[in-house]
Amino acid sequence: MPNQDIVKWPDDVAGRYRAQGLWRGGNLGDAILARAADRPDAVAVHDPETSLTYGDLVATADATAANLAAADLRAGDRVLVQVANTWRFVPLLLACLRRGIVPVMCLTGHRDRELTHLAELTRARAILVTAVVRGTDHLALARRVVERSRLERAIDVDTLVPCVRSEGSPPADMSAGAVPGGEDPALFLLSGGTGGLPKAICRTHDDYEYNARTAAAVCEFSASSVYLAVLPLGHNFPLACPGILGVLGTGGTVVVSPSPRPEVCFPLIRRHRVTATALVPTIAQRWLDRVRQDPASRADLDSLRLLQVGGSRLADSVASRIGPELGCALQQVFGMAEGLINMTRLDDPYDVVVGTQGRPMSGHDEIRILDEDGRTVDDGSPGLLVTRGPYTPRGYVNAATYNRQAFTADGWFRTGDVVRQRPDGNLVVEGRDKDIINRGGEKISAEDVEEIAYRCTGVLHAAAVALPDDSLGERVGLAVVARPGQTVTMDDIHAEMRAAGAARTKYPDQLHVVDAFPLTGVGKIDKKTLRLQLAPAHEERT
Ligand code: J2J
Repeated sequence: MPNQDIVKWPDDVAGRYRAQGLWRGGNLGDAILARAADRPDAVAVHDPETSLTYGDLVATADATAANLAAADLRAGDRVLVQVANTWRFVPLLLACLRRGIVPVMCLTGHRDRELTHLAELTRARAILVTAVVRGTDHLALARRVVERSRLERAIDVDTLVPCVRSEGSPPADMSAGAVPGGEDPALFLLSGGTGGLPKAICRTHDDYEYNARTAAAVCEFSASSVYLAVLPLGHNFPLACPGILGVLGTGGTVVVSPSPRPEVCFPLIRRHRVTATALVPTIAQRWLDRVRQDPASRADLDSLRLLQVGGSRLADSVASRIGPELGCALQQVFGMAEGLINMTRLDDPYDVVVGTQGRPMSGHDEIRILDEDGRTVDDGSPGLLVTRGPYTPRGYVNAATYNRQAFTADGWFRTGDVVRQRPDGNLVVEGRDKDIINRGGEKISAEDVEEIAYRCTGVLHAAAVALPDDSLGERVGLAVVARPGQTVTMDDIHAEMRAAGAARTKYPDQLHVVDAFPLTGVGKIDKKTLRLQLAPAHEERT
């Protein structure tokens, strides 16, 4: 039986979401095809090299679908997708959605270790890559992974996705054959959560369509919206919050930026009259710095109305600079690939936009804030956020054991985030109770860093912790206790990281060799105290 590794919503809950009209039973690509039928000549996608009308997008997706079929990829197959931020991502996604081929959204930073793991975890058949990204030969990497895993082939997306012009003719028919939809898997997102290597989250056509549509409504997207996709395109934020799917679903235009640097993004914003974009705080800070250094560059941002910022905690002091210095409205977004998206609203008062991470985007989201014994905390007190809802799946893919920890018996997802709720309903993220490092918005599992560190012969004990970093928010700190008579250096650790084929972001930024670790009452490493010992000058936040 295919898809046995996926946890579905209980039948009664799914029935309710359908009856309420939240889940519509269609294909996630339907809205894009409908917009293409209405206005085939409107521009759907720009990147620095190419522009596609809606007609071109559909024609290109059609040709891509034919190439996928020629590569023997069929409905229900899963494929790892590791592509750069270029226009090709968009028709590739549409082709996969229409054909029921399920893309697993890998990051370009992933290397042998992560990709091999994801291939096995998701039982993928192929890996689709941009051949070279920032000097790394991804085709060679993909071929290596094919040799060492169940993957059957590596495919270069430059040949898979040809640019096809529709030349004014009605878009080719992407509806031919059996089109999947409803509760069928649409795509797999990755969680950077706890517990070692990444986990996969299955998002269905129904739930993800609801996600994109709801986010687009909250952000008031329309056919005149122009969205700049800056963050890696396979991440939930630029993909569907509202992102690419939200803006194309409303007939607007997506502009794909190959880089988050202001030198690249500002001219794109000016050229295409971009109205909205989404950034992590680190990048927002870089854009602010750019405007401070070169005040004339602010004119590039004239058309920008909305700047969404999320992925890690935005300091209030930075939040308050965005409106006055960049000349656009700020929206804070506290979201997760597992589902729940919180947003401040466009008409919220200043103190909400600057001082909170917003509230659930849907009235159908359920949230609770619990103490360590699972009881609801007093109003306004910080606690652990749990959630359920029409776009928050009930389990990770192929992770039955882990799911028992990550979800309560009645289906609430334990986010691991510590929040408090203000009387106006908005959430403030106070910290977290999960063993990750949030490095500039990229989540790194401490456990995975430790596992590799333990392979170093000189390491007796290892603990990875988040240390404060002025530009990234957090960086990867590694504390080790050396074996008697042995030394451990950063070079030793990095050599182990390389040998393990780990993503570069996991390499510790800072190494501390200590005599012993502080322990909790039950004898576990006390990471809270350890962090304070390693970074005593900084105030503890998480
Ligand atoms: C503090 N922590 C935050 C915020 C996420 C939109 C925006 C972000 C993500 C995302 C996303 C935070 N303040 N504003 O998918 O669609 C931390 C929390 C959360 C975890 C999820 C989207 N916004 N976080 O960041 O799956 O710890 O999704 O649980 O990558 O990031 O990470 P991720």
